[in-house]
Amino acid sequence: MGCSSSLPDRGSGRLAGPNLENAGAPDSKNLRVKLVLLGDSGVGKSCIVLRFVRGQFDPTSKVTVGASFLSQTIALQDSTTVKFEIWDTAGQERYAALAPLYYRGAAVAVVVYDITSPESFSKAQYWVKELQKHGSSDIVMALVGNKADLHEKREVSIEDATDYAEKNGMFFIETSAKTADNINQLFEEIAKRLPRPTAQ
Ligand SMILES: Nc1nc2c(ncn2[C@@H]2O[C@H](COP(=O)(O)OP(=O)(O)O)[C@@H](O)[C@H]2O)c(=O)[nH]1
Ligand SMILES: [Mg+2]
Repeated sequence: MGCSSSLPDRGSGRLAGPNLENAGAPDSKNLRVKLVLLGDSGVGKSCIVLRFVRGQFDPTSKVTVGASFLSQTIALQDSTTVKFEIWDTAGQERYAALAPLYYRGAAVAVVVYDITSPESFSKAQYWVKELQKHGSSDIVMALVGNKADLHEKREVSIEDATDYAEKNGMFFIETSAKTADNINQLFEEIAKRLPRPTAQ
């Protein structure tokens, strides 16, 4: 069961919102970045993508095959636009050997765990180490504690996650794909942290 972001118009970026499809060719004001999501199966990676790109939360299960690709553009206050090319796996996260193919060339890695699952927090730490060893040297990494709406069942504290993120130079945020809490903020904070190409 879970969200599927493998939908027919994937990658088209022609979804609601005033800031889409105005990015044009990438330059210092219009960035285009590859973003990958990593983390245990079931932590809500696909739901986060679906919530961000479509504003939906669809808990009904859909069988997906292969990685799906969606894009979404956001505008920052300084009039920069960032087009995220978002790669979501369809369960390949179970096969660690395939991961390098998936995160190769990624400018951003969003490492997700479920705040009710300490195992998923351990797995997130595994992915962070993997990215530190094999990812791009200037990759922007975010640590995301998802399912924040299930705070009554919380088993990973904000303190532990904040500590870990600080030690590893990551940005940390808790989200809920279900309620939409902090989903847009997650991507805005990532956008602000991207290295900017120097203007010509
Ligand atoms: N309560 C709650 N459930 C969520 C949230 N995000 C995802 N889920 C549920 O978690 C399950 C797995 O989600 P999915 O996005 O498929 O996880 P993935 O395997 O990491 O892509 C689904 O049953 C979702 O409905 C959330 O923020 N809150
Ligand atoms: Mg998924």
